[in-house]
Amino acid sequence: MQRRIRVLVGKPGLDGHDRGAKVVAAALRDAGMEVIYTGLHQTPGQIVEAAVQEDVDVVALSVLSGAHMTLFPEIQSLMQQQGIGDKLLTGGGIIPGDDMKNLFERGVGRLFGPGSSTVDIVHYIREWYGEKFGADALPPLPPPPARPEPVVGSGESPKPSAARADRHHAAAKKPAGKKPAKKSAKKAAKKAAKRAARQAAPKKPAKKLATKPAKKKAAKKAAKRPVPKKSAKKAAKRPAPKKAASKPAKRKK
Ligand code: B12
Repeated sequence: MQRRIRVLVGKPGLDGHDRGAKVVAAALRDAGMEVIYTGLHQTPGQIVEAAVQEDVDVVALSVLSGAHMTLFPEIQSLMQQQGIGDKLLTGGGIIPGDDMKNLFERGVGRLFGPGSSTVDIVHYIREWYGEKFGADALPPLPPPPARPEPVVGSGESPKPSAARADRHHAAAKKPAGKKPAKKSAKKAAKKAAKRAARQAAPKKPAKKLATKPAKKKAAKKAAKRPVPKKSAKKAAKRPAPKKAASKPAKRKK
């Protein structure tokens, strides 16, 4: 008879790294398994107790504290004492390869280190279950969860649209910040034509030369202009400058 695989994800000890445990728990749930997560800071006794109460098939531990060589054997021993030694004990975290090998030789299942694929973890648990209960007992994998399109603006519900997706992909193909090659080639040709036309045309005299004669003309005009009457009368009233002042003073004998 087919039924969902039941997994207890445990976080033993003072280890506060729960990201990996949550990532794995979510992946197992998405693969159709029933997942119970203990939360942080559980003792080995609490974890095994929960496994018995929840009647799980798999006890899966996440250990990043470095205490795996103590925690795995302790939980394994408690499982045997509680009559659930036939269940799968697996897990992952920061566990050196040699320690993984050592624990495996002691009867612990496969362990997964950083960067492990959740697909591999799902596959491993399903494989173990299939071997234990037979391939017929293995429930089919559910389709991967659909990813809704990001919501644009408030109150708008995500709508999957083929046209939108195509536009998105077309935009992704363009190199960021660069314009299409066709347009830039046209622009370059126009610029070159303008430059050639400028070079071919006769050169106009420089602006400076054009302004100089105009200044001279203005000066000549000013010289020819008659002096206004008022200023002429004033000039006549003004006393003439003393000529003697300009002569050198007579030396005293
Ligand atoms: C993020 C991080 C933190 C975060 C944790 C945030 C959180 N809520 O998880 C914070 C900043 C809080 C933190 C604190 C500390 N950290 Co830290 N931290 C890391 C770091 C950089 C990444 C861990 C992570 O989240 N990875 C992403 C997840 C998705 O990957 P993962 O956990 O490895 O899980 C994968 C596998 O391991 C496996 N897996 C894990 N769990 C399970 C469970 C099951 C059932 C299965 C099947 C598989 C599985 O599958 C997962 C998917 O691939 C690692 C370094 C590293 N590169 O791993 C150090 C690291 C784990 N931290 C370390 C240390 C020392 C600490 C501190 C003690 C530092 C300090 N002196 O304060 C504290 C301890 C805090 C505490 N209370 O425990 C050390 C541990 C050394 C050791 N064990 O030998 C590491 C390795 C860094 C290092 N190189 O020294 N840390």
